[in-house]
Amino acid sequence: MRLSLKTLLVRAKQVLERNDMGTFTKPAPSLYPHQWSWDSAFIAIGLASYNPLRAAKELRHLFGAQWRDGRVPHIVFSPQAEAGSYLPGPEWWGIDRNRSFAREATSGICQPPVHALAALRIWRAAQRTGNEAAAAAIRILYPRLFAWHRYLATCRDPDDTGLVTIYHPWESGMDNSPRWDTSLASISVDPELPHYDRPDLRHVSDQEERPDKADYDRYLSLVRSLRRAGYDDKHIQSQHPFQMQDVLFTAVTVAANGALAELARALNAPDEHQVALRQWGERGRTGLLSRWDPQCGLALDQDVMSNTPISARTVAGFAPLIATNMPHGIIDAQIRRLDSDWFCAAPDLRWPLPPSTSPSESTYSARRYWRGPIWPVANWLIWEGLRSANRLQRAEQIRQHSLEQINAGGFAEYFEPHSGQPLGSQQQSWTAAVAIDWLHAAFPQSA
Ligand code: 2M8
Repeated sequence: MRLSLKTLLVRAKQVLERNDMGTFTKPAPSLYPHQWSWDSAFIAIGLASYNPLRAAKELRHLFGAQWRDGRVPHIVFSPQAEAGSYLPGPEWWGIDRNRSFAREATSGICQPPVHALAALRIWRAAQRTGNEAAAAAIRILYPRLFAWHRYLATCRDPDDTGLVTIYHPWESGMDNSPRWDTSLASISVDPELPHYDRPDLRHVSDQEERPDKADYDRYLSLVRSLRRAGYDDKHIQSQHPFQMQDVLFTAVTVAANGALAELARALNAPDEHQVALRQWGERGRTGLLSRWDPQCGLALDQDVMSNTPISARTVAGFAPLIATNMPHGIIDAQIRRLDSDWFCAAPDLRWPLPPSTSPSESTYSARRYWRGPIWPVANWLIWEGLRSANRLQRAEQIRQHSLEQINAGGFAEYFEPHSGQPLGSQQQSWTAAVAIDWLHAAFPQSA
């Protein structure tokens, strides 16, 4: 039975409440028991519309674990989580606590910087409602956000290409995407990799929904390589086997630089901050243009190790649309590609929404994680891109179809594109959060 949109909104908020750990929100009840970086940013976007102070608290906890060099770790481990409930735990990362401001242990890699988009929404909500405490929290957070963006613009782009280099598929957020297949295949498994058990496989109904063992052997080997390099960017860049210029990470960074520049203006931040944020944004756009493939109508990642482009057709290819302020011709070409039979018009889709990997790819797998299923957060990024390019009608279709999918299948982590079956973890926080943001437009006054 379909819920009314008002009831769906109430249910979405209940998911966030259920996963609320007080100072942060778990991405899901059991599969992900700690704080994840970009999940928390999406969660804060959802919370901003009805509880900006709690939204600010979500970011405050994450940035409380920021490293001294500015990087924001992709996981802040929760002491409340059951030991061994997530792999790899802190013992795999072995981070020296002096590197970060955190009391908790952290991982040593990052995720796309959605945070400034969330901070700007919280700020606006605080201004609208006269919420002084939330506004003050954003004022305190701002220097941390700036340091995070500076880290990405410098340490992760040593040659000033405008593209962010990632060191692990987990940094992309699209862990087992076919984008990484060629590079991962060339990586040898660490011969000293200890035996490990996969708690994630206990939390999904079917192992086919998660990455396979060959992927995990390599993910963990890469963690050991980063640890050996002491998480030092220069050292990593001189010898670590996985280095990718990631177009989606770059696009989020460009959009986030724009949001942070707006926040910097509102907060009267130093002029040089505003200049730097604008420059980083422009450089990012130039970087994305250099990765534009007009034949495909998509932007392609670049493998730094082999100096070759990655041709896999995935939602990450919509990076120019997500980045904001790109040339009209490119936006038009992206929308044509979005609506082609590679994505939204692929045969037999339950809803015309973009599968994470194009069904026309030989690597497409309708049920496996980032290799085919539809992810509401990816739709949200595309929706935001369409809105900022003033393609409001197309944006509205994405919003409505995404809400129909969630209404039929619940707040799942991802969905099978043809049947609409909910997959992965159920009660996934970021799915609820983007649904709240989408629904809030219809019921702005509901608290
Ligand atoms: C997934 O990634 C984690 C590793 O970071 C995992 O599979 O264990 C990805 O979907 C990632 O994008 C997301 O942030 C995380 C938590 O939802 O889960």
